Amino acid sequence: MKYLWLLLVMGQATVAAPQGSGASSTLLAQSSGASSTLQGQSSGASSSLQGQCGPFAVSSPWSRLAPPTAPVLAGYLTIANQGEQPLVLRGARSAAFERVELHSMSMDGGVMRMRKLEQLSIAPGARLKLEPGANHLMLIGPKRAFAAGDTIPIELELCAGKPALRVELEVRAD
Ligand SMILES: [Cu+2]
Repeated sequence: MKYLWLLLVMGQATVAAPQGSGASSTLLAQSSGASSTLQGQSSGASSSLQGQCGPFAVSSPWSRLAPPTAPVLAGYLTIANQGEQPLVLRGARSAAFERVELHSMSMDGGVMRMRKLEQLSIAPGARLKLEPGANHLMLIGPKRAFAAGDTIPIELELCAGKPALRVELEVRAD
């Protein structure tokens, strides 16, 4: 039953995918502003992350509104690697969920399949997009229900040996 629900969630997600090209131009426009939305971490974080990790910018963090009883939600965001070293997203967690996994999604003979990923690498100058119909954060076992306009706190493991990066996903109905 759980799996069926996952497919439904992902099915809805795919419908929204055609925004693709439009979305990337939005992200370009947002990238500089986006770092400032990472409360208190923008310039300070970038400078302290030099060397091993960074600089980078996280933009458009959101989650699709789901029924209150949904066993999983999906989280989306974009990470732009603005540095000269590869950046690796090693995992994520949230105080509001039992666990968070990195997932890929692909079509296999007309069936959508999700697969757990151990990590995702972002080449220098590249952008990792977690978006509907593609790689995403799987938010498993919500500890409360979320309404449109709520935010979901997430911590991303982006830099080995550094504190996790805090991001808030905005819950949206679209
Ligand atoms: Cu998933």
